[in-house]
Amino acid sequence: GHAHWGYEGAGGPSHWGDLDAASKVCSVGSQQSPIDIDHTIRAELSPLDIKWGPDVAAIVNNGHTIQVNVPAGSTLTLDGKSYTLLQYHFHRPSEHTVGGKAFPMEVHFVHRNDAGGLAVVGVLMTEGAGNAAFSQVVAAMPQHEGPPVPVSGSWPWKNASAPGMDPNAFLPKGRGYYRYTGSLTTPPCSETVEWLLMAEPVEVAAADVAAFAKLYAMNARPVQKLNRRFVLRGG
Ligand code: B30
Ligand code: ZN
Repeated sequence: GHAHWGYEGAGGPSHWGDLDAASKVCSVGSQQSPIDIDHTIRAELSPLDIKWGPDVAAIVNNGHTIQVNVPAGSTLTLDGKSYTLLQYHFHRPSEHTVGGKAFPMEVHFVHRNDAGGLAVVGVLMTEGAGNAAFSQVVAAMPQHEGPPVPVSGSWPWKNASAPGMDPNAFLPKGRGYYRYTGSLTTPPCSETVEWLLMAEPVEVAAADVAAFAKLYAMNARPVQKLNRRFVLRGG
C-alpha cells in the first residue's frame, strides 16, 4: 500500500503515526530515524564487513523512491551476525544531517538478518565528480510508479555482460562511519534498525541529482529526537 502517505500535506510525516496501528511508533517512538549527527562518541568500531556483489536484479519506482533490488548473495556481517542486502534506494535531500546540514541526497543499503533485524548502511551524496553507478541508476529509473523492471548485468554475476549498477561504487574511499540504533525512516517506522552512516560523502554528478529531483524533489523525513541514544563514531 503506497497511496496513503507521503512527504507533505495530510499524508506527511507529522501524520504518519495516525496511518494504522503499526505506524503509531512513528509519532510515539523514542528511537526514530533519521537524526542529526552532532555530538558523537569515538569508539572501537570494527571496520564495516561488507561483501556486496557487483550486480543488481531490478529497478523500481515504488511511488516514494527509486529502489534497486539486489540478487541474493550480498552480505554485511555485524556483531557476528550475517545480514543479506535486499535493496538500495535514494532520498532527496539527505535524511541524516551533519551538524544541522543536509546533503543533496542519501542512499540506503537495506540488509536483513534471519531474525528479521535490519542493518541499513547510509551514504551521503554530494555534488562533484560523477559516479558511473548512480548515472546508470538515473538512466534506467522508471519515470512512473510501477512494477520492478529487470536490469541487465544481473545474477549470476559471473555472466554479467553489461556494466552493473555496482553497489560498491557508492561507498566512499574513507571507511569511517557512525553507528546508532534507530528505525525505518518511512511508515511503519519500526524501531528495528542498526544504522551505519558513512562519515564521508560520495560524489555524484549535479545533472544526475537534478534528474532524480524531477521525479522526487523531496522524499526525506525530518530529523527526529535523539532522546537517550548515543551516536558512536569509528571504523
Ligand atoms: S529506510 O532505509 O529506513 N528508508 C523499508 C526499508 C528501509 C527503509 C524504509 C522502509 C521497508 O522495507 N519498508 C517496507 C516495505 N515497503 C515496500 C516498498 O517496497 O515500497 C512497504 C511500504 O511502503 O509500505 Cu512502499
Ligand atoms: Zn531510506
